[in-house]
Amino acid sequence: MQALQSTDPELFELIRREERYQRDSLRLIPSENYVSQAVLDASGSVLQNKYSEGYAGRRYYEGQRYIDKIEALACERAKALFGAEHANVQPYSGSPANLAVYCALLQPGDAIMGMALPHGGHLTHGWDVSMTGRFWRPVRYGVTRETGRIDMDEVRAIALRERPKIIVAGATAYPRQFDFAAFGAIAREVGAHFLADISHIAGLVVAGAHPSPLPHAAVVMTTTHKTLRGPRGAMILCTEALAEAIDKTVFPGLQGGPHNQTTAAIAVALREAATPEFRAYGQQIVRNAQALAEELLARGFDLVSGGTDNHLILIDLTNKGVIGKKAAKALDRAGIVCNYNTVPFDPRKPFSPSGIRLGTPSVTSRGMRETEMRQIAAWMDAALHQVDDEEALKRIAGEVRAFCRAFPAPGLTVAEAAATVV
Ligand code: DSN
Repeated sequence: MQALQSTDPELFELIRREERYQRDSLRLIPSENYVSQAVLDASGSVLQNKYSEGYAGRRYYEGQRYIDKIEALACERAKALFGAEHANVQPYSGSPANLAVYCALLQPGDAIMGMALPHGGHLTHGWDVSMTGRFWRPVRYGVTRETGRIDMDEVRAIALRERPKIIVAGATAYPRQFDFAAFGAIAREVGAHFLADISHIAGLVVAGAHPSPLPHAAVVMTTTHKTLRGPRGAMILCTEALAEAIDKTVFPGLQGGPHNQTTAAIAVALREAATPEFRAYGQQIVRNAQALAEELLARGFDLVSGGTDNHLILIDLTNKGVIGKKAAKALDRAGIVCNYNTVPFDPRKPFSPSGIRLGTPSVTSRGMRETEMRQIAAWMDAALHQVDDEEALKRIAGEVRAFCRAFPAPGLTVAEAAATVV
């Protein structure tokens, strides 16, 4: 980044510090990852310079001879990888992609049935602070208090009563698998569209570590930067029957020109995801999450639903006597990055909830395995018993830093000699 260094040393230094921070900490936010250098190369390429409103072969701009090929490649790879009839890779991210699906398939005021945010759902699944909960009528399902899992009989009863026009299966904080076949059957029974939002688990689906929503869902949305390990973006996969409505809604309905550098980086990530190495990676993410969960359980942590089937763990810290926000901040000072999170039936407010959320995609990208997960649990346990002891947190951060050096992260180039932890 020599050009950046000479043009804008201040900004250069901030990026360098962020890079060192990503190198020297254990990143356990389940929606984050490390992309490959190849994905970074495509993201930072001259494709940034182009405007390309329209779709491959049908643009409103000349000069698209290479852009058309790049977008077609991304679409073909997406279709092949997920077994979809049609792919749109232009949505800027997950929230606009979900909005596009609703605008394409619903009328204003129709009902969207999604998982409640405090139970693990996403804002854009019809939560009331999101426009998706204002322009459409929200209908919610959640998990049961006893099991922390979705009860499909309850989902069916709600759907029969409320008659939603779309049912969304997907989450940001649900540690168990979705029964996509059952969601599909319920949607068919009540005459609703079925949208599977697999943003968190797309990489697991590709790796065969989570069942695929295809062919149960006519529309599948995923962001591309979580377990799929691509750039920040999104795509919508759907049947041929819905393709025209989806495409027209993304452009010109909601967006202008696609971000071609992101499209290219998505294509690269999809190529990487089609390899046996990625399959092994996806399987290891789940094994790592389960090893981390087992060790945390052994240390007396209360895990929502008692464990995990995927990449994610949700801890209710009530029995540890520390609130989620304080815990997440202390862990960050100890070199372990996670986020505070509501737990189902949380008596506390979302900005200071009872839990924290962890995930294993990033640490698995560094080559860490089950043994390392047990060590991470030990550091977490130690840090959470000493949230006010700055010396103890600093000591753990030093150990974490030394440990991380043995597991180089993809895409990070910062020189070892320049190591200064911030
Ligand atoms: N905010 C993302 C997450 O962290 O899960 C989902 O959009």
